[in-house]
Amino acid sequence: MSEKTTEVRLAFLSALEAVETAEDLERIRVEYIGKKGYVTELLKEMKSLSNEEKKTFGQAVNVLKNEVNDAIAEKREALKQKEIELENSRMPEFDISMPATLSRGSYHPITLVQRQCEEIFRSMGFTVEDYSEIVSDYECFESLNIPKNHPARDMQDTYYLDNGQLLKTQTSAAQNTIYKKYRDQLVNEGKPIKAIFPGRCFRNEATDACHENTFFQMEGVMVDKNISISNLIFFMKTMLSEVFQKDIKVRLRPGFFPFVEPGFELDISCLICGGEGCPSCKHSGWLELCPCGMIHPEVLKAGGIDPEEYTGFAFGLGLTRLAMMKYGVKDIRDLNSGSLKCLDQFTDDK
Ligand code: FA5
Repeated sequence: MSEKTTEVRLAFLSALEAVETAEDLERIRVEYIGKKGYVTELLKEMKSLSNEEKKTFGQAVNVLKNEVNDAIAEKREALKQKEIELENSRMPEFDISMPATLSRGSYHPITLVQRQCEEIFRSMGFTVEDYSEIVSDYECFESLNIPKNHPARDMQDTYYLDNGQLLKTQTSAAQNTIYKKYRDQLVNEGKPIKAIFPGRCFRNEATDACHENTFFQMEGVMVDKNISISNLIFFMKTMLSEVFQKDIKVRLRPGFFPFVEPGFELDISCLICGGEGCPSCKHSGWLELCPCGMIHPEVLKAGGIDPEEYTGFAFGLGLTRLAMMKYGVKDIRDLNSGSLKCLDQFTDDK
């Protein structure tokens, strides 16, 4: 019987030597140690042997089976290695010291206009604050004098998380935290609160040429003794003339926001159509850019500030719309499109 195992072993070794591919190897594996393979068949012959012969023959077949298994595993590894080498030899050689031919990219137009605004306000003594995109109902609405069921909430539907938090609809959501952060300095050291907080906002609403469901705003607040509407107008005018570096036609009209009293809408004459009317300005010739107003006493109170002693203004600049006007982007959706062809033309800083 030992001749039989030797015969199968020799046949296997020569078949293995001829193997060139993983498919060949699999075929040989099935042929020898598969259910009906040569090695498996040898075991079936044990029936006709004496007990003594069964023992030695069984051991010899098991040794052969292990040998076949190991040889197949080794061959599989060798084939894999060969494939990797072949793949590497096909790769074009490259020189890592060569300069990159791709462009280095560019800043997004909203980033550019945001940085410009930050610089302008910093130079006028404002701090620049960072704030979360996920906020509580209190931050986004209640602390801003918009209790539950207030109709003003209808204007700002948003995306809610299972835990009751929400994606902020307006940068005003940071106001309460900012007042609490700086009120001690205001009261004890007489330092006015002057802060801006740019950020991404979200609204569950249909998009068009001047509305996106994800857009940027930049909030600004100033609180001190004797702050009046003229302070507000001064800062708005300075910001716009610095951003556009030319005279821009603006109009101020009454606007309602529960967190300011009085409240205003600050519109600019559409720079896409020169005020003629186009889809970017909903054919009105004007673009709502920066609502603002005097901070409502209830909002100051919620921030721990005595409205009898202090007054302040707040504004909510539409940064995405500002970028549209500054760079002549006709459709706001282009700014979120991710299209480099569209976006990388606004900066020289590549
Ligand atoms: C507000 O969000 C108020 N929080 C602004 C404010 C702050 C008023 C402080 C008073 C005091 P409004 O919903 O109008 O207001 O949005 C402000 C600006 O954000 C708009 O003028 C516009 O420029 C921009 N904006 C609003 N919704 C969108 C939108 N869907 N897509 C692009 N820009 C938008």
